[in-house]
Amino acid sequence: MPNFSNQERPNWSRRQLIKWGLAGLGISYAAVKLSYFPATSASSVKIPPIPENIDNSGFGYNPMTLLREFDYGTLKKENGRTVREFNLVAGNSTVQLNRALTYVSWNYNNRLPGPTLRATEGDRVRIIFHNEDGHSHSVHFHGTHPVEMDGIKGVRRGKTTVYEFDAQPYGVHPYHCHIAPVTRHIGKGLYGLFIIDPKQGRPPADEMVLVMGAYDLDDDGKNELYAFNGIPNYYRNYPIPIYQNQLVRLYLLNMIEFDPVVTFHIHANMFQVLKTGRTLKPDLESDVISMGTAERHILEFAYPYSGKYMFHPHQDYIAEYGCMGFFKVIADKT
Ligand SMILES: [Cu+2]
Repeated sequence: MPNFSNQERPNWSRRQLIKWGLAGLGISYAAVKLSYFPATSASSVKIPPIPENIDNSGFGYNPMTLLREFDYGTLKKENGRTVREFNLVAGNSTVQLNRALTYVSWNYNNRLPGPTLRATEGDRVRIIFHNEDGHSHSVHFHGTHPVEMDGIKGVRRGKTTVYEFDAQPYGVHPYHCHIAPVTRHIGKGLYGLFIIDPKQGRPPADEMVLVMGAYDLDDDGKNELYAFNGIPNYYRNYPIPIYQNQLVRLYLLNMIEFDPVVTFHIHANMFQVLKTGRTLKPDLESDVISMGTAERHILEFAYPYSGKYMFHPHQDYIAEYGCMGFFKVIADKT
């Protein structure tokens, strides 16, 4: 079984962080971090309790806990190297997209997105992929790997294949089925995130994953519904609790087919953007960012005031058709 515990993660002290920030990141990032975000030690990152009265029946998974779930795989030592072994199963499940509409999703491990796989740069990763769905599927990873591991060959129902490669480069990479028509296979839900942490880690934060997806319900090449993490309007109905003044690190992926570009916007605050997760210091600051299909970034922010704040693409029809959520900022715990 995948192990969701946080294995082999660096345990940052505030002193280490400041030293690292000044020595490793340059003055500008240190200044940004120290002025925008309170310094936080790993042990002091607090995750707000899961709100009560959430009804997840009809989804087959829990989008509120999935937000902060990271699959570090089963850790093995082979010939002196760290190997992380992951299990992905393609299948189909029925999800209730709104009160009137149920939908047969194709997905990995009965959830949308699939498990957020996580490794450290240089680890060997082994993904054991089994297909239980009636259609052929695959897992194609972004990142760098040999052609044999590129996941463009279909795996038939009942069959298993193994993808194995070195985790590189560090950053945020999508994975998805690559069987034609790919728009349909992705649109129905066969996608997820693969996070490769830099060896030195990143500063402690409340980390979470949002994947923007869309549903072409009538196969006309246009999307009728949109969602964060699979369920339209889920985080509008159930705002994501975060703590005031605590750094949030958001791993954000756009897997919306048919709409070439979408944006992502947060209300009443600015975020730092670490493009493709390929940097250790922010590339820019904004409150809206444009993303093509399969583009992904790390966004970092902390809310200085408590309250309920919207986040959504700034193409407002996409927001109004399901890609809408709130952060519920809980007053400072100190
Ligand atoms: Cu597929």
